[in-house]
Amino acid sequence: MTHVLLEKKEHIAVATINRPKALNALNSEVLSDLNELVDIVTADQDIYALVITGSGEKAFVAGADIGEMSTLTKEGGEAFGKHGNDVFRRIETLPIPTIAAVNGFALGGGCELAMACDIILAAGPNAEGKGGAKFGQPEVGLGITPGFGGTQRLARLVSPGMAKQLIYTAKNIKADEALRIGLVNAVYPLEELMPAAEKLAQTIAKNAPIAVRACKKAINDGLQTDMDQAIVIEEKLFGSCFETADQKEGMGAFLEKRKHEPYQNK
Ligand code: DAK
Repeated sequence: MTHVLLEKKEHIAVATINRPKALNALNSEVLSDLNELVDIVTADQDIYALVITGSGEKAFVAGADIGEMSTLTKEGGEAFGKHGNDVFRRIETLPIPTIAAVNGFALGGGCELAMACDIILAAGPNAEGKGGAKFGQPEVGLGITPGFGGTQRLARLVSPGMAKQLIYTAKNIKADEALRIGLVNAVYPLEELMPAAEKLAQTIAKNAPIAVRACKKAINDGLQTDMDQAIVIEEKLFGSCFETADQKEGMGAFLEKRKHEPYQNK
């Protein structure tokens, strides 16, 4: 991968989008790297949670690459949109939990990438009120629609009215406003953002990995259907946990009044 750095720490992985000269903007190469990241993380059974962030202090991802998009034809635009959408959908449906640690601008495709993750943590401005995460879908100001799922995921994450306001106005919001509308889970000073994201990932990674993955699948799949079917999805995933060694150890440890052994992902 040329533009994505990957670091493994115990059972978590930290991926850093690293194209700082263009504020980590998503060109075709970065999208291909993200696709490769999904392949690597999916193949490595030892990774229980993934954190995605941007390099530098200024940007998480400042959007899809405007230079690359500027000359696209209708067909080229559809192909570029499909490339991004396919990658983001693969990130969204990664079996393991994902955390976006948004360190700066998350505009357009950057906001969409963060929303493809399960949890978004954001950096607040510094003591002078500068920097920090900024979220927005500026596309209509460029003559296009959001193209990597923004119209769909934002409307599901915050209220449809708030999503429409953000998308129609193309205005950015800061971390505190993103927190208020429920787009992000928590806000930290920039220097505390990555430690907090990694701590959260490690906390998740200490729980039974198969059960955590089943929870993610139950929530994601259940949200796409009605409650009667959603409950059946939960029942099946709940049942599947009873075939795991980690369930035996977790419940056995409770009944024997001892701390469970580290979970084995089995
Ligand atoms: N693409 C390419 N380069 C970018 C970029 C971007 N999105 N954002 C920043 N850069 C580059 C700048 O061109 C500049 O490069 P040099 O001039 O130094 O070579 C460098 O990064 C530093 O940027 P600035 O000099 O502009 O830095 P400032 O601090 O002054 O401003 C900024 C920071 C984030 C406010 C500003 O860079 C900015 O407004 N950037 C553009 C943000 C934006 O509009 N992003 C949304 C892109 S649209 C679709 C598929 C996909 C999409 C839509 C449809 N379909 C197929 C339907 C997705 C759309 C988007 O994401």
